[in-house]
Amino acid sequence: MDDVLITAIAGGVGGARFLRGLLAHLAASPDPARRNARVIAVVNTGDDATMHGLRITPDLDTVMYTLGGAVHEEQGWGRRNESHVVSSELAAYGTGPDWFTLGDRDLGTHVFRTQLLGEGLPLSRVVERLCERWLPDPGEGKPSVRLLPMSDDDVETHVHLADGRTVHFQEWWVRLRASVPATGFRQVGVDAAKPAPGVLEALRDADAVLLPPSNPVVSIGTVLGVPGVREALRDGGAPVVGVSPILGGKVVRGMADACLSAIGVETSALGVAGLYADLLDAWLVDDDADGALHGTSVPGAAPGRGRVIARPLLMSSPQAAADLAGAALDVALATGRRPERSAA
Ligand code: FO1
Repeated sequence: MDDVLITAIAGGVGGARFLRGLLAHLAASPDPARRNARVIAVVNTGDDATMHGLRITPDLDTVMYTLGGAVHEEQGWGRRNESHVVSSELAAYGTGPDWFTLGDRDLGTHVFRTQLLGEGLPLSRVVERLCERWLPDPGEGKPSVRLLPMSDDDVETHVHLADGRTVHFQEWWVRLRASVPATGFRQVGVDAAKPAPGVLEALRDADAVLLPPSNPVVSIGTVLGVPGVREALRDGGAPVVGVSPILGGKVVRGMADACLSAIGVETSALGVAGLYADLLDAWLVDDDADGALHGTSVPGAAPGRGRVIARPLLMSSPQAAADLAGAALDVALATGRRPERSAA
């Protein structure tokens, strides 16, 4: 078999840990086609924000730091061994926001990113430049990974709140900790956004497209909202396998439940699967918490597609994450590519 191309759509922490597991699985595989695999992660940029004049891309950075071995492991985002001299100086000047922690090492990334954007580089080129440090080409016989922002165009998720306000996603997520119920989300700029160079090809040409257990509304949902992305998955030839972020009706991490209630979707493995019903060849649910669903189909999926498969989903250790990613990949590769639907 030729070397495998795997494309994943990722948000922040859940996507990053799944991808780290995927790379560990591939690196340890006895199959040379997997050991030489190319992984492309198409990453959500709807969480991006400008603070202190700096452009900040939390999900891209979370994935980059996690795969580069630099992430603050307990926190899940930001750098380990971090210090906060600059933010305390900013606080002394009374300039905010004081609810969003920016460490000194992390600020270095934001300064360099903002500099390159100011020089006119599109975000995708900037990400490539940043990743030269964290994700260098591993060479023959090892899996490689490339990060692509979903778009070079700015997209920002805004949250409509039950009290009538509309705030940036980070303000709702970090400052308010989703304590004020949301009534809806608006991805400002998404309708006019173009997929970044390479995104549609990565989705169409993949041997496997994986949807990690990222937030289905504000992470994967935002990427799918970029014009052309959903269509590339629905009509292209790549098998699509998703992993439920909900186990036994509960979120494992983050506040996806608050996002799901805002859009009127039940917090359950099948509730989330319904958001991808037109795309999924298979949907992994937790064998312990949702094992009874094994062998059923995702409601709304086309006949013969959307098979529900139970596997251990908890990424409680790096090995568990590698096993989960390997299981999702096994299902996708066993499904194989399907005939592409020609554009009407
Ligand atoms: N998350 C927090 O809960 N508190 C923070 O102060 C915070 C700062 C931060 C800085 C840089 C960065 O890349 C991420 C940061 N995050 C923080 C995480 C992040 O904002 C969210 O978890 C994601 O946007 C949701 O995927």
